[in-house]
Amino acid sequence: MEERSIRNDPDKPGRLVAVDNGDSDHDGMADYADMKHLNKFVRMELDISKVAMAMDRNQAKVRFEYSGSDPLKMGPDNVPAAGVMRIWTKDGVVERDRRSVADGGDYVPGGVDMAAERLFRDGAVNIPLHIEGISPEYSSGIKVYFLPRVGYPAPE
Ligand SMILES: [Ca+2]
Repeated sequence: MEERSIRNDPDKPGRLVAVDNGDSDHDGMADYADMKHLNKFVRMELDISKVAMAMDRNQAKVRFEYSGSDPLKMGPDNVPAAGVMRIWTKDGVVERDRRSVADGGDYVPGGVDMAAERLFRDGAVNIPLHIEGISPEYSSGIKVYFLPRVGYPAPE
């Protein structure tokens, strides 16, 4: 796929994410309002294996910074909330819970400190995430902050 070929090339603009505004399963609901349809999202991997040794699973926190469109805040007629994209723990073809992962759902919100255990369950250090395009605007991208434990790194 196109996104694979440009993944590690710093001269290329990153991945293109299609806006999820069709109705792939012809159920009369635009796919951005549909919590299960026939379109696959763009997959990304989040790998914390290099800091896993320093990780305290009771303390570790993760925060995403990106222009997220909260799926719980869609307006009348299913107008999506402001925001360029959504990050999910599940792909578009799988039934998703539109609540935040912090509340037991499948949506990864931007700007929220969350217990890393919400994402890295059962000892996982490498997880797939799925990006849904919502608005055809230019995005400044996705940043992920990971704190392995309180006070990391330890003073010398
Ligand atoms: Ca649909």
